[in-house]
Amino acid sequence: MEIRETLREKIYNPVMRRLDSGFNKVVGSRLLNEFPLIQDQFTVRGEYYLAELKDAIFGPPEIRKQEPEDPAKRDWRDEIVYSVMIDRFRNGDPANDYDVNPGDPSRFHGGDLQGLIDKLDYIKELGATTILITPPVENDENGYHGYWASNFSKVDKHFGDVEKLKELVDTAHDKGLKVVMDFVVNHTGYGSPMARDPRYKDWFHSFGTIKFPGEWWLTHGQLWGLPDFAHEKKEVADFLIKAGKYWIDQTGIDGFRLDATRHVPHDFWQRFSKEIHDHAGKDFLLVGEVYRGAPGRISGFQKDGIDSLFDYPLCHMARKVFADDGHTKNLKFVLKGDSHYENPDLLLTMLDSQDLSRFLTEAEGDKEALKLGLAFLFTSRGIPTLYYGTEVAMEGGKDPDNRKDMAWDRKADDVTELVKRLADMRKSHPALRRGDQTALIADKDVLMFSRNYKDERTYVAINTSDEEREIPFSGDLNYKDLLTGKDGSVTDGILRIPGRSFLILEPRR
Ligand SMILES: [Ca+2]
Ligand SMILES: [Ca+2]
Repeated sequence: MEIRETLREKIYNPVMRRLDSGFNKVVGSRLLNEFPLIQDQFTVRGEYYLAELKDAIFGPPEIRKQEPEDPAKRDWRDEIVYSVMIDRFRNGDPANDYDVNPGDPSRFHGGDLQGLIDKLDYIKELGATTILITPPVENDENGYHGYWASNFSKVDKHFGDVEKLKELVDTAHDKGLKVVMDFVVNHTGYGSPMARDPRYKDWFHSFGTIKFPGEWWLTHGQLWGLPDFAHEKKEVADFLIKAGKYWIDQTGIDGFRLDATRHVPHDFWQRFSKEIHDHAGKDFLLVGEVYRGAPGRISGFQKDGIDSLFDYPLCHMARKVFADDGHTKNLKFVLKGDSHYENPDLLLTMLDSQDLSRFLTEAEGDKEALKLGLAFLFTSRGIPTLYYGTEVAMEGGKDPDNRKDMAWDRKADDVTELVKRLADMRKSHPALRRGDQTALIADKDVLMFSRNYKDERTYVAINTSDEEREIPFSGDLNYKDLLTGKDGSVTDGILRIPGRSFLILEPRR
C-alpha cells in the first residue's frame, strides 16, 4: 500500500496533472522516461503504459458486465456499418448540382441523398445493415464534407431537403437497414451567420485555436479555427439538443455519430445523451469520435452516456499490423484495454475512414494485406464499419485523396466477394457478433483467438508471415472451414495455416 501511495504521489499524479493542464507532450515524455517501466515516448503507446501504471496503482478497472440478452432481438452488436460521404458517393439528382466541380477535391462533386437511395440495394447486397452518413446539414460554401454547418435545421441544397432525408430513412428501413447521421455540435462553419451575428457573441468561445493538448484547451479552443460553441452556456446547450431532436423527429434516424467528441465538455455530453435517449429511446445509438487516445482515456465518454465510440486505438494498430509490420501481438496489447469500456462489443471498428488514408494505400496496394485486415475486422468484437469503396479496393492517401468519388466502375471481385462472405458468416454465427473474444496466440506473425457465445464457438487464425505456420492445438479437432465450407481436422495436435492467410473454423461435435 505504501509503495502504491508513493507511486501515485511521485509519478502518476504529477504526470496526469501536467498532461491535464496542457503540458507539452515532449516534457511529459521526459518525465515518463524517468520511470524505468515506461521507456517509450509519450505517444499512443505511452498512454497504454500510463493506463497500465494506473491499473497497478489503483487496481484494475471493474470487469465489464455481461448483459442479459434476447437472441431473437437484433441489437447494435449485430450490425455491419457502411460509411459514406454523401457528396462523394452517388449523384442521383443533377438538378441540385449547384456550382459543383468534380475535378476539384475541395468542392462539391454532386453526390446526394437521391444517389444514396438509388444505391441502398447495392449496400444491402454487400451485407451491410446500417449506413452511416456524413452531416447532411446546410454548410458553408465548399463544405462538401458537411463539417462546416451554417444552419442546424436545414439539409444542404446540394444533397436534397429534409423530405428527401426522410425518404432515405424510410426506404432504408423498408429494406431492413438502419441509418446513422453525423451530427456536429462542437462548432459551426467559418462563415456561419450565427457566428457572425453580434447577438450570439457569447455563444462562442473567444480563446483562439487550441494551443495545448489538455482538456480545457481541447474543449475551449477552436478546432482548425472553427467558431467553437460555449456549451457551458445553457442557451447553447438547449439549442444544440433541440436541433438533435429536430432531426430525430423529422427523419426517424437511428443514431448520431458525434463528431469531435473530445472537443465538447463531459457535462454537455451527459445532458445531451440523457435527453436524446429520453426522447428517442435507449436504442438510439450515439457514437463518439475520438481520433487519439488509449482505451483508458477515450472510454470516459461511454460513462457520459455515449453508447459507442469509434475504436481508433484498434484501428490504428490493425493498420500497422496488417498493412505494415505484421506483429500481431500488438493487437492483443490493444484489446487488453477492453476492460476500460462500458461495452466493447458496441465499439465501431474499422480499417479506414474519411480521416485516414485508405488502408490499401497504407499497404502499398497489397490486396492480400487488405484481405487479412478484413478477416480480422469481420471476426473481431465490435461493429465492423466499412468505408465506402474499400469493397472495391479503392486507394487514396491522406485527405482529400481518401475522399475521392466512389469508383463505380472499379472491379475487385475477390475483395468484394470476401466482404460479402465475411458479412454472411458474421450474420449466421452469433459468436462472431456477440461472443467473448479470447486471445489464444499473439506472437510476431500469428494471431489466433476464439469467440464464444452460449454453446457456440469459433476459432480465428491469421498468419501475416509468408511462411506456413504450425499451430499447436491441444487435442484432436474436426472442424468446418467457414470460408471454404470444407471440412478439416487437427491431427497430432497441429493446425497448419499457410503463409499470408486466415482460417475461420467451427468445431464439429
Ligand atoms: Ca446531385
Ligand atoms: Ca469545443
